Amino acid sequence: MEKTQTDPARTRQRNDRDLGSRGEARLALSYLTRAEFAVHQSAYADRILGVAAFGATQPHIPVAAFPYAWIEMPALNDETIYEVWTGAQSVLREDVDGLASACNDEIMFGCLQVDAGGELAAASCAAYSRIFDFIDRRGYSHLLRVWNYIPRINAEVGGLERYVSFNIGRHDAFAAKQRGFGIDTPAACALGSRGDQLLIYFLASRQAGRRVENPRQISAFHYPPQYGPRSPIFARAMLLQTAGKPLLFVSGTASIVGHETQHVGDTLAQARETIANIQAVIAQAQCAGSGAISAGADLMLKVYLRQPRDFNAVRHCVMQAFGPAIRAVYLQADICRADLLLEIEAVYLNVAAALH
Ligand code: 3EB
Repeated sequence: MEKTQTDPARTRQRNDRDLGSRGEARLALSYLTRAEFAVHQSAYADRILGVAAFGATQPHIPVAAFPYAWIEMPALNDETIYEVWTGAQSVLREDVDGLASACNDEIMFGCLQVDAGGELAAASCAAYSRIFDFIDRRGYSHLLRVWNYIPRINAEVGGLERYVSFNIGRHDAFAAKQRGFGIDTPAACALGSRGDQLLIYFLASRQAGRRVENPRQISAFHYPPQYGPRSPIFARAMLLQTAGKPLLFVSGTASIVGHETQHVGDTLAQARETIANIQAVIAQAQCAGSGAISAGADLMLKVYLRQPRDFNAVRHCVMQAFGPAIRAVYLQADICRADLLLEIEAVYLNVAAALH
């Protein structure tokens, strides 16, 4: 069944090249338009770890062997946004029963889709169990960052919101492997998508990352039971020390202080609270005391808005906080709590990490 598409010996012979501007030595993230993606694809074909395309209509599927997912989710500042993860070396690709993956010496990107029309707890448990088996067998056993896209995330089925059912299945899969609950807990996000497939993509690594929590928020795996019988399993951020510069994956972040939603009904106040949370998480990962982030060039944001009409106001707020040059993409998505109007995730490159 398992088929390798690239010969590892040949892969290793290739020399690393500098990725250029936004490059980080081992892993680079780009948010690209379709035209930019076409250029990137021809320049870095054998180094692309994975691509997630966000748009309301199915984009042109590139002729490529890399793991590729279309997330049915309207993009607000372009027709389609291509989120591209590129490594410094040629990658080794593998596709096993719909779990597509690519890896280099350090990092694995993977994605899979499972039917989510029926029992979502069972679907999420099965999906996570497959991911754990897959990364463990290949030695990339540390889950760093997971993106969860869930159809009808706020819909109620049998008295349970589907996000709550998703959490039950995810929790069960982590528990079965003695993972999570603060140990080896990945950064994550969970958003509503259209269509009917649960879509998960992830980054995993050979070396453990370092978990970072937010002093303004209760850790999600300690949320009280009012949010569901099983807590969400994710860390507020995950720091990866690579041979190059460090990378901080900041989880989807919302207007939550402690465990409670703040500013119900007020998008701009939620945006400000969310930004304060992101800054607190980054400060936590940095040298004690260096809380302010002005280096917009090192921060990349993905902003999810429940209501498209909030786009301009939130964009203005984000530019005020991080500077007009901030790189941010905007998507329209349902957020996992019905009272949340937005969520923002971030990747912070070159964070001056001071975690011992
Ligand atoms: C929160 O802080 C908002 O279930 O994986 C953010 C990031 C949220 C990840 C997840 C949920 C998740 O609880 C929601």
